[in-house]
Amino acid sequence: MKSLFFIFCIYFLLLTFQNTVAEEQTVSIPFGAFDPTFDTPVENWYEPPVISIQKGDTVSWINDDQEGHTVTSGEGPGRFGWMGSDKFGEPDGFFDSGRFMKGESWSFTFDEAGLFRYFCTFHPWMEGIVVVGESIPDYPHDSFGNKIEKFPVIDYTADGIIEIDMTWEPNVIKTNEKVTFIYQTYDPAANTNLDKMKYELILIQNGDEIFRDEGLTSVGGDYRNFIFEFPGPVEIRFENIQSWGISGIKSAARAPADSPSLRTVTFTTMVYENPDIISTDEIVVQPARRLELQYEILVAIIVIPLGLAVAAILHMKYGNRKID
Ligand SMILES: [Cu+2]
Repeated sequence: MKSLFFIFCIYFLLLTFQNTVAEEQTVSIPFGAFDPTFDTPVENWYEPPVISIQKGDTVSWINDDQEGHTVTSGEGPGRFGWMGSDKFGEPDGFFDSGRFMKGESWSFTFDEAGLFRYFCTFHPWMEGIVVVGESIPDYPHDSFGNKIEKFPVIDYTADGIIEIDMTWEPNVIKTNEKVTFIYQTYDPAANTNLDKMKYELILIQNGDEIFRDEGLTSVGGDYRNFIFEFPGPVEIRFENIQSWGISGIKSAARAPADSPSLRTVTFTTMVYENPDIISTDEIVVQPARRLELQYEILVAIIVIPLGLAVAAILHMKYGNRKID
């Protein structure tokens, strides 16, 4: 009995594992889809009407209606477009199920990324969309496709004076999901943290500057949170880097650069379409909260109560004696 249970567990583990590798998604053609006046609660003829998948995934359409339907790629005439005309949509030939009946299903595997519209050739009010995103690797890589073996990624300014150690979390970035860029700055000559390093952080995606913020490191580092709206390669670039240093650091890093281009450090990675979240209202930026601020909060919650406690103890110990 024990071994049977064991085999059962392995079986379920395998099932779970398979689900994470290749997904099969289903779209229902709900009862009543044949009737354009049928008043379904959501007025969807394919349910869900928009499905978001990854490259390589398979979608199965199940006919839960009482009549035959098709799943045909191309531009349908729209829910009201077909009325009063004989326009029945224009198939583009990418996929076509042909007619399949009540209780039957039809599947298609999408090996190309993109947005695919489809409709039913018999009932042109029936329309749906499949959004196919690039398959997401389970490892981080730069925008040239080179795997990032280890975090932090380390790079230097062209003049070799400043080192930036960069990490982002999560390591594989998806749209509509918060990513935190965490960076530490060093003076490689002195082998010390660079405190109070002034810089500008710029995010460039698909050739457009999508974010720019000035910063000043404290405690040798800083961070920014960001939510990407679109997929695509991204540059995380530091410009106009200048360290004022703290007493004790004697380095050329304290001086402004002769040429601003000498003080630029660029990291790159890829942002992927998030198949789990299609859109969110919270699109951009939660920046500029510094480690400094956290440090001050730490002071407020530890040092101040500690001071009060000491004062209270001293008061109890010595303050009462005066009454005696
Ligand atoms: Cu139909």
